[in-house]
Amino acid sequence: MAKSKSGPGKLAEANIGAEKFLRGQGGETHQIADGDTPVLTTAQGIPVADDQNSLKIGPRGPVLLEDFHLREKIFHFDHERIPERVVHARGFGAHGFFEMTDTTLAGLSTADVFQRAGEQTPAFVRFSTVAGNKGSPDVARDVRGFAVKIYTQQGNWDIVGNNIPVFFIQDAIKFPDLIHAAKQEPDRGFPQAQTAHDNFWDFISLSPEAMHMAMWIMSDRTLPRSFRFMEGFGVHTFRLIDAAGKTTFVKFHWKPKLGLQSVVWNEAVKLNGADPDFHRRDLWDAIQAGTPAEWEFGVQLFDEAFAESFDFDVLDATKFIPEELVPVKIVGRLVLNRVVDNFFAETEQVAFSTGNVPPGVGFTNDPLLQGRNFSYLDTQLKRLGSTNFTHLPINAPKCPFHTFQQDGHMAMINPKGRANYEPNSWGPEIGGPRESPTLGYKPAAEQITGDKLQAKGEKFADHYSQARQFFVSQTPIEQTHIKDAFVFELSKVETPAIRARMVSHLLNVDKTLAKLVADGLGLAELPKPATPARPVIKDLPPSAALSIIANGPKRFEGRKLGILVTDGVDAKLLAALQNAVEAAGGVYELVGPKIGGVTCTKGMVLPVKQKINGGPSVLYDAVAIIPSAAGAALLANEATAKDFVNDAFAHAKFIAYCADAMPLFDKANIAADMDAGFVELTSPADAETFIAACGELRFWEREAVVHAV
Ligand code: HDD
Repeated sequence: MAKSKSGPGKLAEANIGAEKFLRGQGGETHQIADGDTPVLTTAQGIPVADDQNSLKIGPRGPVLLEDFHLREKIFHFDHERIPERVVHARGFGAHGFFEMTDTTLAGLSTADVFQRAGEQTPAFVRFSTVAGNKGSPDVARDVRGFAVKIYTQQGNWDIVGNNIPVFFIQDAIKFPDLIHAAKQEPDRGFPQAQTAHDNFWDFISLSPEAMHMAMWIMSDRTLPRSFRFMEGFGVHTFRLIDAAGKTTFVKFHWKPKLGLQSVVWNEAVKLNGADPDFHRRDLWDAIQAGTPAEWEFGVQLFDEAFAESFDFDVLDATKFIPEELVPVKIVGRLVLNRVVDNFFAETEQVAFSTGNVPPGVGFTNDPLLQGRNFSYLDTQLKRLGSTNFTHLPINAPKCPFHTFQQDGHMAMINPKGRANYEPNSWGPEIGGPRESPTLGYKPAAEQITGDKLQAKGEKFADHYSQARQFFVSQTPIEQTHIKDAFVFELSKVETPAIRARMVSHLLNVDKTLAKLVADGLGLAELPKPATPARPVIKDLPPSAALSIIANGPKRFEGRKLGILVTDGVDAKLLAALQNAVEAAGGVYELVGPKIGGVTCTKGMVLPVKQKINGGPSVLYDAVAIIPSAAGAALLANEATAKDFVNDAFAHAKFIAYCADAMPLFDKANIAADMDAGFVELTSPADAETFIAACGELRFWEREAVVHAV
């Protein structure tokens, strides 16, 4: 029996290291080994002789209660689940670091993390959908959570944001109603992970403050291609606080290095069937392949004078500040380069709170933010079961910390010595920590007087102006997607009055949009516009930063090519495609008739990643279809191969093909010379031309051809 010791004081990391299977009392780790193989034990450390059979009287006799291993094993299994998050239940996390690339913020905030450029501070990010339950698909139409925990030297700083800079509601008191309405309806328990149902649109149509967010959620922002291709926002206005106590207002931004990208709706619907884990797999694969995901960290900084002059209230989370008005200054970066060791320990148990801010960062009186600061701590107790959830390694600060908190369920960090209160007179050695007026957290000083009442700031009442500004900032393709999304969602609403009520709001946003949605719904007559509480500002200038398509990265980096191959595939052509996609920073997967692989013209067997019925074209950003003539004849009779071509076409993807692919195209009813989104590979040299074209990501002109209603 081998025994190893990690020594005392290592308890905090004891349950994250996969190689440390057992923990003994006092923080020691023991490994009982039979040769090189560790011996299975109970949680009490008793070695197990038989893990296949419970203890019985005779081989066919009754099971004995005496079997402590059986009892403990089933007991533990029965309690494996903890309550899932009420919102943002489905999530995926990764580790990395946060780094300032610039010291602009050093003069504006005392936060230690802002003081030095080039220093890496550990970070953990959890992405999520909002409405879906834990087992729901990744590519649901939904807002994405973008929660960042930065383990600074002054404690944990959580920026608990979304991939959309505005929110549905203005006051936290409405949050339970919003979420109840969005999630499955209480009587039937469905639909899950979708807002296309009566309760949701009933609530939204009765909440004009949600109109701006309604435009964002019906846009492609809620169908991100992956976490790596979406922005993140702190949403609220926060404060930076300098050494003299002076504050600067700030909005936090994350901008993806690989640019923004979304999928189209029909693709999302099919993706959720083909790979319900599409987003998490993408991030996992990218990090495991050694290509970290990266975002720029940007800030919009402004003062009281700007806040006063702005058309909207900076305390209203349903409004954003256009980048054209207050530019986003890039001051840092966030890199995710390490997957979790254990999903439950890290991604499931990570606990964020807007209330976690280091000295130098402060709150504003945004009523949504104030309510959030209360809600998160409360939620952690419910989910993690103990006030000691900060003892879990994923939640524990990585800087020294000293509190007089003690006891409670599962207390793992237990102070030694006599002093568990202060002030005390035990002296510095055993008296424990002391408050520090110089180093400690100080909120921004703010004088507040007023009547006690339930009300909102006057400018909160403008509900349509920025909704309109968002819409007019979109390209025509994106405007059509918004229209189509409204028509789709409201067509799932069974109550005609709710559909009409939504159109009455859209009339205040954009008349053409409202009319097109009404037409798409087959509304017999246009309703009267809803009465706005404040006049709609119709001439807010379009903001170029709001369009995904207009800000495309124009490169294929980080994207994936699906290559459909068969026996007899041209080895040179395939190699040229592989080289071109890799040179562009992309990746590829081979899709073929059998998982065992295909034999190429050089006689080698090439493994394929997907069998054709498990590798539909929705999994890829672009496709190349290069079967041999015999292979194409075979695929022409395979429905999933025809779908591969048809879907790539319908989803406006760039399609490369060789002449031998024609029988498959013919059977799929696709003419390869239909538009400039097709690239024929007549020789290996054409591969580069094709991958260069793929930099546009989609051949959007085709959309008008594939949608008649
Ligand atoms: Fe929230 C989770 C983001 C409003 C109450 N929220 C949660 C998560 C994100 C957000 C990203 C998941 C964190 C994780 O990955 O563990 N929430 C937002 C944003 C909001 C917002 C951007 C508006 C600007 N949230 C909001 C309000 C309340 C909550 C107004 C309640 C008053 N949110 C919660 C929660 C959750 C949560 C119930 C569920 C699980 C958790 O906190 O840890 O407390």
